[in-house]
Amino acid sequence: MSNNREKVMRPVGVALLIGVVAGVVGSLVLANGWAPPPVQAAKTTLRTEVRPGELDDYYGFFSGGHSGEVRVLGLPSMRVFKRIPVFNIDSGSGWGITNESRAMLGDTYVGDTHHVHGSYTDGTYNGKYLWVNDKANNRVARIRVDLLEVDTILPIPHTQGSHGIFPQRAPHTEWVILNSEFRAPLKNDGRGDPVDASTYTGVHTIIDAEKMEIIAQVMVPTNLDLAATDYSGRYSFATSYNSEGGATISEMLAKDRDYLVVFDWDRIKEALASGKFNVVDGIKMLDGGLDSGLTLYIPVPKNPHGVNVSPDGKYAIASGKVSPTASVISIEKLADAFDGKIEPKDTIVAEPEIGLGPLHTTYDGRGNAYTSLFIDSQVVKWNIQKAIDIYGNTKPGDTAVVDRLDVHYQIGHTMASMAETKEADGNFLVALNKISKDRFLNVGPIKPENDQLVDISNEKMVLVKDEPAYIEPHDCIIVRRDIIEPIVKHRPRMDEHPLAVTESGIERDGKKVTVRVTASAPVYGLQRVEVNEGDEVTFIVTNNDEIPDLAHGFAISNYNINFAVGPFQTKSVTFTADKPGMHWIYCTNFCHALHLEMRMRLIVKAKA
Ligand code: K7E
Ligand code: CUA
Ligand code: CA
Repeated sequence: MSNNREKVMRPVGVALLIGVVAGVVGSLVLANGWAPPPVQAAKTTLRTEVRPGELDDYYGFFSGGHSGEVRVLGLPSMRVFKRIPVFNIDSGSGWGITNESRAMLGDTYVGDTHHVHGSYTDGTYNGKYLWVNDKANNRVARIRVDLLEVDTILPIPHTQGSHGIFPQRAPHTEWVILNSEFRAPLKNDGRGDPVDASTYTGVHTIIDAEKMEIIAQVMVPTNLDLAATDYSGRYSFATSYNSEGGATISEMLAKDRDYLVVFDWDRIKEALASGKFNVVDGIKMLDGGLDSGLTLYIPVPKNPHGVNVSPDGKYAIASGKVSPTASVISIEKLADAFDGKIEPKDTIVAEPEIGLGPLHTTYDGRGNAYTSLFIDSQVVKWNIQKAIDIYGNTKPGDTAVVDRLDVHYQIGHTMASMAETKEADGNFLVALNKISKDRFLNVGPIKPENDQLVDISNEKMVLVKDEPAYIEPHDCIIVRRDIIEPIVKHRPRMDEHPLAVTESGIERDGKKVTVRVTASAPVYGLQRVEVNEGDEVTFIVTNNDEIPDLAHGFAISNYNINFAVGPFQTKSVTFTADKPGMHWIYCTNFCHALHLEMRMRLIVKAKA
């Protein structure tokens, strides 16, 4: 099996790297005539099947990549339960169509979600919020776990390529930090010399987790890719692959080493308290340069990618990407490095060789790290203490590597259950593979990714199942069901929405018409609404059905309006009645034996 794969994938990976170096991106050519390997017989001691009537053991929160959404899965079944629209328009729920969602989205309705992380208390999830980045349009969205819906979208000025995001882990989440992967002009107004990349800046944004406001931005000369926070509430980390400050791919690959940048929150708080900042566009901007004292620039091999902190809180591990290594940084040593007692590089306590194309690392809570290898298409399991023990004194045959698992193919992130908490349980791991080649029925040019479930509860990793994933999840977190399940409600309080409708009716104020409608199976609170062509019409719809799981829809024929309203929820929409005629408004969500009769007429009288 691995022989077969090696022939195909090794050369592809190496070709890709060479292609990248040569500036020929996208030379990912897969050989023809290749036969899929036999399915590995799963020998697993965990429950991996969820039969009808049974519930999953974990919630999985997956980013949706450039679909702009977030998905909720169950593990181990890997079933997708819900797609939470975030930065996209969603015809199913009406996200991007209703006034409530448009107040957050505006007219910007594409996004690129890479990383979902939850709110913490004392190093583990508290089930209150999730945050997700929008790399495309530089926003951060917060999702309420009790409804699993977005409640705030915050635009992040001064940044491009808003990428790595991570909440504070202890004592609880007050800050959320966000990295700008692309250096860009701070005042990006097209004035001055926007071509001169030496004027660009990288930004580490600090967000108030509750208020969803920007507390400050730390400016750095380099770019900032992935993000992590420590388990004490003192540090955040960012990998930087463009310490060169380059604007082209060859410039970004010029140096042999780049950085893991560490931000010292104690020093940042001090600088904020003592007024050591400039205010730009109303935002406190701190200097985080090499001599600022707020930051530490640890040299790590060329163009690193992920950074992940081990669940014991001891190590931040940067994955090498271009280098076949991972760099293990001792968090304990950081204070001395900040105080100048040791060199930044002396915080590195191991740099094991693990394979080609290391991207992201996850943990089992038993001292092992699992790193995704993009080029090798593998997950490699390695022992952190062993890597430290042999560092600088590696004898022939010494290796920290414990096991390797072939995955299908070109793995990006990998994440183990509860691995981003101090309660990492070492049960399951998900490999989020970019390419599903030959694992699923062919569906045309754009194929699903392949999210593979792996049992890591024993010494050897066991592949349990393949799950096709629609465009294009990057990352996920896997959270024990007992943390999330008690939080998620069947419905909000009805009065949570200030416009909740208790009595249906029509109100006119000049050309503005407000229509309040209740929805209760199988009737709307009104049967007919008459307006004049050119009126600005607002419909406010409240679902006042007491029954959990009974959503109603609200589609206005020919008006490009369609949304769903869950129990006790209220949604509204405003539009100009520019199409005269009779237009049926109907319920789109099958709610009752008389669902088809659940409709009302919108009469738009012609001007003349
Ligand atoms: Cu590696 Cu955006 Cu997390 Cu993609 S990033 S894989
Ligand atoms: Cu209400 Cu169908
Ligand atoms: Ca570089």
